[in-house]
Amino acid sequence: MSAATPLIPARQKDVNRAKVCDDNFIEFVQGWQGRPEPRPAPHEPVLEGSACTAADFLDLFESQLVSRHLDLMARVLRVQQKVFYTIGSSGHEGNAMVARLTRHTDPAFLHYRSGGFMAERFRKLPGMDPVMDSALSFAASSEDPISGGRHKVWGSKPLWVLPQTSTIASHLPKALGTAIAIEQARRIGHALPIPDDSIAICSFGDASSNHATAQTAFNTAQWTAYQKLQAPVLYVCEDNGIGISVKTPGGWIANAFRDRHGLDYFYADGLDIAEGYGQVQAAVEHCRRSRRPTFLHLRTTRIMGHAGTDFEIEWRSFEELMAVEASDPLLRSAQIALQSGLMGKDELLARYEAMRQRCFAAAEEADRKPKLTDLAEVMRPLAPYTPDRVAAEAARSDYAEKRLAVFGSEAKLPENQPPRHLAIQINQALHDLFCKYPEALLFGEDVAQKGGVYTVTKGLHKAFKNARVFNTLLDETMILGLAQGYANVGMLPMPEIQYLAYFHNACDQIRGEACSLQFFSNGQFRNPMVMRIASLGYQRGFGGHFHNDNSITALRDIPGLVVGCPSRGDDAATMLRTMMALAKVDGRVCAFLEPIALYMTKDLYEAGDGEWLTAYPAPDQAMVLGEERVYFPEATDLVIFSFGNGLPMSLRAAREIERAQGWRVRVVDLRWLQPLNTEAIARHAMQCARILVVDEGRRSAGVGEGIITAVVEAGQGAKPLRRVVGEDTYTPLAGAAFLVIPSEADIVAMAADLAKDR
Ligand SMILES: Cc1ncc(C[n+]2csc(CCOP(=O)(O)OP(=O)(O)O)c2C)c(N)n1
Ligand SMILES: [Mg+2]
Repeated sequence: MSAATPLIPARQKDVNRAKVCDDNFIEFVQGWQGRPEPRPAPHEPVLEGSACTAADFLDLFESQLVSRHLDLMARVLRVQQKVFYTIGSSGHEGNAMVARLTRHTDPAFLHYRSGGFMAERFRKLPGMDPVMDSALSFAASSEDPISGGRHKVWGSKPLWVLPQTSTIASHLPKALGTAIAIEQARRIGHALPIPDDSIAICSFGDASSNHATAQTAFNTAQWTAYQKLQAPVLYVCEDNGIGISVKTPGGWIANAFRDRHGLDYFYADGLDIAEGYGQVQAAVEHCRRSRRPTFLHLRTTRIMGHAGTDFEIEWRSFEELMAVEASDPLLRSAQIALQSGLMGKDELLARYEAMRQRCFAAAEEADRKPKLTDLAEVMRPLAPYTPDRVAAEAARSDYAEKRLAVFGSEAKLPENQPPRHLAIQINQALHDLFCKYPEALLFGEDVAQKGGVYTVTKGLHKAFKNARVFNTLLDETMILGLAQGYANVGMLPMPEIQYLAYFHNACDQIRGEACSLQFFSNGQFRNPMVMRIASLGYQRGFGGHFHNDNSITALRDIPGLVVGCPSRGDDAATMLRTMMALAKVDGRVCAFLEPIALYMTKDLYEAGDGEWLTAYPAPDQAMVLGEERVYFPEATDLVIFSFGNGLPMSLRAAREIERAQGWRVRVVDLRWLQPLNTEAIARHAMQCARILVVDEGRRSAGVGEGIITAVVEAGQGAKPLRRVVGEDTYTPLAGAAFLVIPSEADIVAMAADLAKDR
């Protein structure tokens, strides 16, 4: 059934299309000439042949009105500075059907045009008010129940709607991850916080479906289904035929998705509840029953422009605009209400106006509510840290029996073994953490049977089996999307990124998504994880840039992310324990950078000295977030701040410097690169006469800049001060690699330069 044709009044060239749509609705109802059919009973089809009952329809229509009047209200109150967001849901209100046909415990990752969905989902729990909650979000009030005034987002903790960012398509991987996690929980014996037959719902626009991040999620969904693994995700493509001002070619979505193996395609008319309800129902039931990735192509339209700032009359013809406005699903719903005899014209208009009043009243009330006025309050949920609980959790070692079973015997426990190198100690620590956390999962490229390209994860797959240690497909975006999905249902994911260079193409999954969840949900949702990344240079010229990447900057400026980089095996073990505790206790997202070149390093000063081997720390030992390791703390002539590969180089250079300059040299391994321990940097800088920073990362925006800033801000900038840093370039292959990264000789030479300062 097609939507009704609205009246086309003389005001057709009105600049204010929101008002035009509003007037269209009223005039359509007033001008309706049809004859009502006998009023259906609540359980009867709203119109003959419809899967939607009269009772369904009445609720859905009300949800549509909630959504529409929130949009109209936002357009009016924006100019009064009472509302700060005008991207609306008008034309998409049919998505309320998806909410009605799913459960409030089905995790939902929503498109920004989900006003109808939200209003309908609010019905699922008693005592909730979609209008007031939304109004508080529109007004950016600190009482906004989902984000606490940090963003206008669709979200609700009790309704399992996780708030999404404005980055289109970025939520598709984690929605799939959540669906996979729902199924995997059973295999690892993890108790889900939602029913076992839940599905993950993820909506997005037609233009967004072309995005690489969307395509990787579809591909992975298909790959998963192809392997006969279950992934009950319901992808809802809300096809309004346009993305801001760029039209999607007619038929493109159907053409692109109808015949994809492993992604089961359904179509529904989102402009017509009587028609679309049964179609949506078929898709939802298929997804829940078959546990297969399902693609619901939902026809929508976009009226009132992309946002309040989008004056479509400036770039679209009136004829086209009016044709779009004629497809308004609310006109069709009004027609159904009148035709079915469920409402007369007066009652319908009275409901319409009553909803307008309710939305305006809520918005005015929301405007009087408090806003965020305090920086500490803005940042409170971003990076929670409860040191005592984290320390207790990191040192918790109540899993002795499991350890014995995994390592074989008391004698074989790693702490009873001779000192070993970094790769081995990381490996042992991972085994321990897998004993400690039955909900921990490790996954990435080549991590399972092979144990990773550097065999750091060797043996884990054998010990903990497929359900907990597994290879993913070759896609970093999806690896990190999966991690968020597992975390969303309470697991502790440890995704591995094979090389730092390959983190960058998936960076948004951490920058835009994982690290923002606690912030935009006011701490109500969390996706804890410890991401391990093989990192940094010094691989004797082998591998070139992409295996020697040293851009730590890309990680360090991600709000809330914890970044650590151990330089020796014992530190790696205790840092990993602390990161897992940070994830478990405070929901933190952590990046653990493993210096590839130090994986196998055994010696420090001379071949065979074994000085870079370390004893394995017993499981009750951990590290405090930010805590530095100090070599030669009594030395005060020079302090060298470093980390990673810079550490053993600095220790060797320190001997040379002592010889050449006669200085006693203190070497500080910062270990934690974000947040930087500025207090420790200040303390050592104050205690020492000269300061040298050895930073293998890049000159611009690298860790070194942060260290120098901390020194200067501590009032120590007048002391002799230098940096030895990597250059702002890609790392070349072979011997040329050593031209761009710091060397021991550079450190010694820079110390000589320092000696020139008085
Ligand atoms: C990654 C990314 N690129 C660009 C944008 C800017 N942007 C916001 S919405 C949009 C169009 C989206 O169109 P569609 O997916 O069809 O959704 P619709 O707005 O039509 O519902 C664009 C380009 C963005 N938010 N995210
Ligand atoms: Mg669109």
